[in-house]
Amino acid sequence: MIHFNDLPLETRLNSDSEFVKRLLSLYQLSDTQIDSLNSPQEIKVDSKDIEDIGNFLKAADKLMICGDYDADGVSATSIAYLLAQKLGIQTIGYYIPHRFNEGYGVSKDTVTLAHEKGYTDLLIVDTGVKEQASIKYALSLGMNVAVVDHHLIEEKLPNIPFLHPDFLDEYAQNMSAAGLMFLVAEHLDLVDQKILVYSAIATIADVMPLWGKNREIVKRALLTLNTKPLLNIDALWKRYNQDYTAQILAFQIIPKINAVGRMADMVNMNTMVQYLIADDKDVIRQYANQVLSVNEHRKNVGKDDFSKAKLMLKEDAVHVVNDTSFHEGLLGIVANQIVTSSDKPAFVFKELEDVYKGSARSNSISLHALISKLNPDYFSAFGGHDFAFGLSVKKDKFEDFKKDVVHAASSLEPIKKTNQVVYCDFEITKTMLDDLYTYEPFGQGFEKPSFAVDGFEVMDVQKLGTYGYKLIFKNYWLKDAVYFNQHVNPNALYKTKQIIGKLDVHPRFGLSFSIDEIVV
Ligand SMILES: [Mn+2]
Repeated sequence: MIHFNDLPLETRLNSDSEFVKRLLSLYQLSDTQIDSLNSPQEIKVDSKDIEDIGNFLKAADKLMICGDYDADGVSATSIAYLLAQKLGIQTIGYYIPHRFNEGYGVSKDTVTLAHEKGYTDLLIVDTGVKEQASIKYALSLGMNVAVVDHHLIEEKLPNIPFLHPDFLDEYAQNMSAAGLMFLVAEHLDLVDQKILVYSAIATIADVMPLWGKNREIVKRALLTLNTKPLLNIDALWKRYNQDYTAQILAFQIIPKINAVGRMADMVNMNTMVQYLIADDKDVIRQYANQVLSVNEHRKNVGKDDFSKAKLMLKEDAVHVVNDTSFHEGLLGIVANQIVTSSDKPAFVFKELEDVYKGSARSNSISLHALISKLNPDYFSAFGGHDFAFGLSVKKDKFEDFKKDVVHAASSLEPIKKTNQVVYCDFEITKTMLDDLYTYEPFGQGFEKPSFAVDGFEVMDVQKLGTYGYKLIFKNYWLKDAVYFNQHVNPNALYKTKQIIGKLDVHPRFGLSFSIDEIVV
């Protein structure tokens, strides 16, 4: 924890606020980052690859777009569809695979079906770098193929139009697939509100760092969402005059889009593309209501699965739980809930016919490092990064896996959290926060600062449904603070000495403090 007064002034920043200048010194920003905060710019990215995809679309006759079932995948698919429409392509189809039955990628069956239906051009988005077989097959059928993807390149693709951020300049690094489609839209001069907003949603959903072109896209998208209605997104949350922020997209919009893909047993993710491209207000409202109810259902099923999982937790360094009744689309969400409530990495599996399908989450040790310590023969599939992993463990190796993973975890050091806490022994005002939040968007790579404050007396503790608790303070500059943690003893909360968390300004309710950690 750093004392506010010990922070140097970030003199490169054009701000009149000492509060902001000291706080942002915390991030040790590069000159380029400071420039993008001082004077945000719109910079068009040019490259031969972007041009190639533009030309592919312009030349397409009967276009089939193949995407993925997460928020980036449906956003990229929707943007491609909107562009094709604007270019006057007469026949446009799209296909999002079924999360459970088909899984990630483009199958040969999908290619066959598209070809049989007379599609001549195949655009693959948010997948493709691992689809050499399907691509070669489509080419052998005489189809034209192009790929827009941002996943790790393992093998060279055949010589086809191919857009990937690794081959773009510094400003366009780490972009989502929908972000790349935005570059194509910009190249074709066909950007509209939907295209801008969907690429921002995908950028946040895929946790891309909010610098460079990503920052520009998200900033521009928030501005348009806050000044002009977009029913396809507005219909998904109750605004109460609140402005859209990167956090609102992350917590209010994206989980609802993803819920449709997760609940693949009750709703087809292709309908989400249909929704995102729709213009008819009645159609949008009707479908939005269905999305909201799927999301409620998703929450209930997730709650049940989490309650079941909680009963299976042991004292090990890593939690490994498995049950045939877990919902296949919610394994990651349940793993995340276990991590939040226990502060230990969690693996959640569902036993399927041929494998144990699992999802892992961590907030301490690297799952990537953990998995690489294990015998690769345990897995029939795995992929992910430090804090989120998806994996399938072979049936006859599961018991060995469980033993090994617990053992391997105990020898790993936690990754240092980069988000430092700033201790403030003064009143933080609305003006200070307004000044700070002119530097939105905050998010991946530029997280909101965490504040530690104290010197209050807890007058009352109120229960917030099943979500957590609200602490009410006596004669303090903060009226109250919310703690979204239901696994604490409310009586102990009266003894709270210090709270650590994020501060926001709500247009109706004023300052709001969301607690991450309490000190008693
Ligand atoms: Mn993606």
